[in-house]
Amino acid sequence: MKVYQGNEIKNFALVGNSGAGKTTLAEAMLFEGGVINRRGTVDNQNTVSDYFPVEHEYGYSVFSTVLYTEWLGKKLNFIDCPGSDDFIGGAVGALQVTDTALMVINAQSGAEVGSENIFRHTQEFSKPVIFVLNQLDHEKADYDVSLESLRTSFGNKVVQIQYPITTGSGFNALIDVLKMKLYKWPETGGAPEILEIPDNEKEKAEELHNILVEAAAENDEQLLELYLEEGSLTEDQMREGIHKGLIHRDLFPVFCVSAKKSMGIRRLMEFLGNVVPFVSEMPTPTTEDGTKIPCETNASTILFVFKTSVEPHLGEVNYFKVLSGKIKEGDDLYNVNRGSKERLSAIYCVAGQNRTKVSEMVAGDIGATVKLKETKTNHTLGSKGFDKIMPPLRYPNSKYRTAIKSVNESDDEKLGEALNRMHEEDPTWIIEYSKELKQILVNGQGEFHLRTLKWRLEHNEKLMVNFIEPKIPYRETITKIAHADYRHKKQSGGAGQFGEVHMIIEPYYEGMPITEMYKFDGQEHKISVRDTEEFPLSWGGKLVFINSIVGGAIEARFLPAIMKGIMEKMEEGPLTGSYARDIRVIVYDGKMHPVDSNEISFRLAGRNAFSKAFKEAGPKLLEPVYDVSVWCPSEKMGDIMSDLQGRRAMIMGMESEKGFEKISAKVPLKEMHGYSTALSSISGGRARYEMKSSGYEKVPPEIQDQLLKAYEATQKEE
Ligand SMILES: Nc1nc2c(ncn2[C@@H]2O[C@H](COP(=O)(O)OP(=O)(O)O)[C@@H](O)[C@H]2O)c(=O)[nH]1
Ligand SMILES: [Mg+2]
Repeated sequence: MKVYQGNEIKNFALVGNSGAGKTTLAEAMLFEGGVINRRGTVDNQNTVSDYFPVEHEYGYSVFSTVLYTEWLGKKLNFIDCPGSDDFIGGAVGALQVTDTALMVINAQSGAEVGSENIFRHTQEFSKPVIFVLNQLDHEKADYDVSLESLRTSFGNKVVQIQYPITTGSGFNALIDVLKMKLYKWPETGGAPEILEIPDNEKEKAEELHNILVEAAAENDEQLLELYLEEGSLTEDQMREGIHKGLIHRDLFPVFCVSAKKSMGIRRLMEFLGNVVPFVSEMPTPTTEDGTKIPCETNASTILFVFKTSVEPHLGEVNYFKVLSGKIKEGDDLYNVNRGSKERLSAIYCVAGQNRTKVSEMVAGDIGATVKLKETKTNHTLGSKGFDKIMPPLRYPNSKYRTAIKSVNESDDEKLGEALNRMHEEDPTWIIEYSKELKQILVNGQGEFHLRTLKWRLEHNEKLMVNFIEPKIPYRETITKIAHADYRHKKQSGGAGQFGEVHMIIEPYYEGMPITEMYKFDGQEHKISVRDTEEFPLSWGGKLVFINSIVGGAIEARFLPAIMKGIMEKMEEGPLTGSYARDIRVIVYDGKMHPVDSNEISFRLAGRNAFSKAFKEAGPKLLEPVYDVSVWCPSEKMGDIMSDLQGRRAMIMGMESEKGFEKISAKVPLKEMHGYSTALSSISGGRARYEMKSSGYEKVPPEIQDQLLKAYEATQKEE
């Protein structure tokens, strides 16, 4: 294989909704480019892109796959991304290491909620977008409706380059209004016949051609002048205008294909090779300290590793982009993140599971290597002396979390290590050891994303694990004033224990004034504050401790012990063992014993008095509540709403956004468990959601009862 130079390489992220046909399109491009000599299909589980057993098991792409094809002297690199929102991290990562997004749209459905979402990410990273309307051979394909949906979703910068003469099983030709030719395929697809536009299509073709000329001219003043003078542009001038429009996101061209029948593929690749920007024309990446790294072959070598994976029959593979300089087989490089040496024993051009060894690779290209010692996703490799780090890839926040447990407790340590390795492999698997919940939590983009983690643990690490529902970080608080006395007394042989504490507890809020008199048990209790201490709690809220002991009923030296006892109960609330918050405690009386009083006695007295008072003080459980937004097609809205209501959601609003509905709601975290799967099944994968913490709210009484009973049962067991 030849060594491609910087002006012969282009990089694409292949994105779009699940089922649009990205993997099939990739297969067709590789086949037409001669990189593979047999075309596999997703249904036969033999594409080069979906080659992990887990992908065959699920029937769709789970990992982003690096591929390339060669066409008319250019090397086109692709990253075929999983389409479902569950694996959005893969697509978002791919957008950051490629230069142009090729967004595949299923012509049966047009723009979908998932396409909208990816489009927002292309915006975030300022990437050019090309739409590929696929499946035009399908009986249900509707070109006009699909095109209209693209305009509704993405605006009037969406411009047709081609249109089909007919769709459905008769699809075999399209008119290209840039070339002003008719492209026609035999039943087997592949190489088209290029013909003159028939008379009955001329008028429509001219009209669309003029729209395209105008759209192309608008991106450059000189072109615009030329256009105004001449009334038209040459094909080269149009290409130049479209090229500029792409870079500035002023123009989003639409192509037409049938990936399955390999129609429109060669023309699409020709356009990709000729018109889309080179790496060097896109914004220059910068290191963490802001140093620009221009894409130049005659500069020092810098590689960015964007993916590490453990592959069937191969072990650990690192995928990288050459940001600058060039690499040769056997080069010694320096891992800046780890401060260690690495040797490139081999360099590969990758087409999914097919790999071709190359001797050299230059700036702008994407490749893979094996047998690195310490290098993982997000690491920077440079030639000796290079000491700057590229910023890590940015990913959307995780949306799904679950607790994980090894089936055999003896595997716990191994599990911890394996999980850390998994995170290095895929940084969107986020591992958390929760001291509060006493659980290991794994966060991911969706349920399937996490099931894939489980699959990897079981198949690659031979660790059997279970996912269990994560505990909810409830909080406990009180709603009214209460008081309690508690005497701790123990006389068993030697030294005894004695401590007695009287306390008042009440709900605390910021700026709460001091109450001077409390009345209970038919008595007035006057408060004279000797000391106030405020404790901000690491889990939110406060504990305020007021010492109002008169006449030395308890010596000051025992106060820290009382405080400690109270804090123990704050950390393990009396209702369910959850953290307590927002409480003011007034210790106003008590008793000591000259010999038997000691710290432990007062700690226990403080703790038990607090626990007793707490139960009398209208105790309440608080639960975390999230702001949830759901985007869906309008026909799914009713079902989604009624599902949300079943989750104790409070609907905050509904609005239409670019042809879709957006529902906003507040939903308790407990009820969001498994939501990504439920939403996907209600909507047939055509909705997506986001959630972020909105604070704590009171748990409804019947649910509080259930939780209390469940906690009591566990306490009895112990
Ligand atoms: N009729 C038709 N079906 C297609 C076409 N492209 C893909 N498909 C089918 O659509 C399904 C999803 O394709 P796949 O490539 O896995 O989509 P991806 O999720 O975007 O990668 C598969 O059953 C394909 O056979 C096409 O051009 N025409
Ligand atoms: Mg796929």
